[in-house]
Parts: sequence; C-alpha cells; structure tokens
Amino acid sequence: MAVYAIGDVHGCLPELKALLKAIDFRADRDRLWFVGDLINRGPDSLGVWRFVRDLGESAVTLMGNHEVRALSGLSGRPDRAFSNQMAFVAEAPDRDALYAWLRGLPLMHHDAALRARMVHAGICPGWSPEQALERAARVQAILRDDLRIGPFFAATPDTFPDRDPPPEDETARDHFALAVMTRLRLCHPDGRLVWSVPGARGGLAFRPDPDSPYRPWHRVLDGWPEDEWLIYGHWAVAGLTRHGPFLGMDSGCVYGGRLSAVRLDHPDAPVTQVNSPGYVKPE
Ligand SMILES: [Mn+2]
Repeated sequence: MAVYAIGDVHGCLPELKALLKAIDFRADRDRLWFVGDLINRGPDSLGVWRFVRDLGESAVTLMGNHEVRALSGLSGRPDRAFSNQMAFVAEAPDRDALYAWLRGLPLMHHDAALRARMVHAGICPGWSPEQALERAARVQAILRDDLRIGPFFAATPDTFPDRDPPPEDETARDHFALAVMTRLRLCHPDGRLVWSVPGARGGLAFRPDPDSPYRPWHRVLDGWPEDEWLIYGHWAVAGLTRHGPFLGMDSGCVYGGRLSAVRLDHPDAPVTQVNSPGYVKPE
C-alpha cells in the first residue's frame, strides 16, 4: 500500500486523473489524502467531487474554504462568492448527496502509525496537536448537527480576531477555529494572526517575501512535533514547499501550475507532479 498527499484540485478532473495514472494509483491497494478545495474555480468541480466520493475509503478528504463556502451557501447563507461562482452546487441534480458529503468532511486528519497530520490551511500558534484535533472535532459536530449548522453559519462574523477568543466565548472560538483551519496563511512574529493584507486577495495572495513583516503560520508554531508530517494546502503562490515536517501541497493547478502528489509512507517522500494548462487567471 502507498499513501499519497494530493494538493488543491479545484475542479481540475483531467489533471487529477493524469496524476493518479502517473503514480499508478490503485483504489484496492493505495490511499489518497486530499488536502481540501476539491471544488470551485476549475472546469469540473462536480466531476471531481463524484470521482473522489466514489473512491470511498481509499480517499481521505478534508474540508477546505471552498467546501465551507458551498456548505454555508447550501445551509441558507449564500454569500456573493457563492452566488456568483458556485451556482453549480445549488443546481446539481445530486445536490442533496453533495450536501451530506460536505457536512461529513473532517477539518483535520491524523494517522498515528504514519506519523502524519493534515489540515487545509493552518494551525493557530499556541495550539498543541491534541488541541487542534479537539477544536476540529467541535466544529465538525456542529456542521453535522441539523439544528446547529444553520445558526452557526448565520452567525459567522465578517472579521476574525487575531488571537483565540477566551474559553467562555464558545461560539466565537468555533468560528475562529474553522477560519484558522480553512483560511489562515500568515501570522505576526509574536503569533497574532493576519487575516488580510492590503492589495492581496484570493488564492494567490500573500506572496512569501523575506522582507515581509509577517511569517507563514508554520514558522510561528511553538513546540509542534518535528518528527510528524503536517500537511497543508491553500497557498498556491507558495507552491509545493517543505520546511522540516511542514509540507505545503498547493502548487496552483487551477492557475496553470501543477497538481502534486507526495508519497507519505516512503522515507524519501518522492514527489509526482502533472502540469496544468491553467483554467483561471489569478485575481
Ligand atoms: Mn483554500
């Protein structure tokens, strides 16, 4: 059996199929870890979703910010981006099955035997690995609860604090945790989170710049284990990156970059990539 992490697919079905052919993937033998953002922007989001769903237990898929937006829109709070870009979700003939699948996606994955963890965007400085899993589980329980999912999205704030809200403010903490795990890229050196940078937005925002006053979130984590993979996506402009145990998987497939797979159960962690012609221009 081989286990592969795969970066942000964003509706690029031909590239996904080409990548699986390049690694000689077999569903009865191998496992795929998708870092999230299977859908939106690219040409065949529903095709990617159905393809990955049909892999069953051969695939682990995390919730990315685009899955969160789809879920929020289907739950009764369609924002402008959902209305403008994600009509395919609301109009899909198998929309109910898609909605049920989205609600079941985890925010974090951990495999103790493989010594690997995965999250779509990032981890808040100060969280231990166990705390991160607990925070993920709390939000997952809300999204799977028929009575709580609608009010939770309806109460989503427009902005998020730069530090974890206090324990007594449970709802604010859950919104914060969801945002951290699906949207975070940058922090101040002292660990405060950076949610927006003037002039930078969208999937190509936040260019890694040595002169920047900000740091990638994984450079600010304190005490995170050095001997376990922490796999993430969501940062197309950074490309496929590895800093110690931190493995950034988004190599910008939908923008004309590449779709990447990294074999996690091999000591050399070999990389396989396929090129993409590009489907959308960077914002
Ligand atoms: Mn993303």
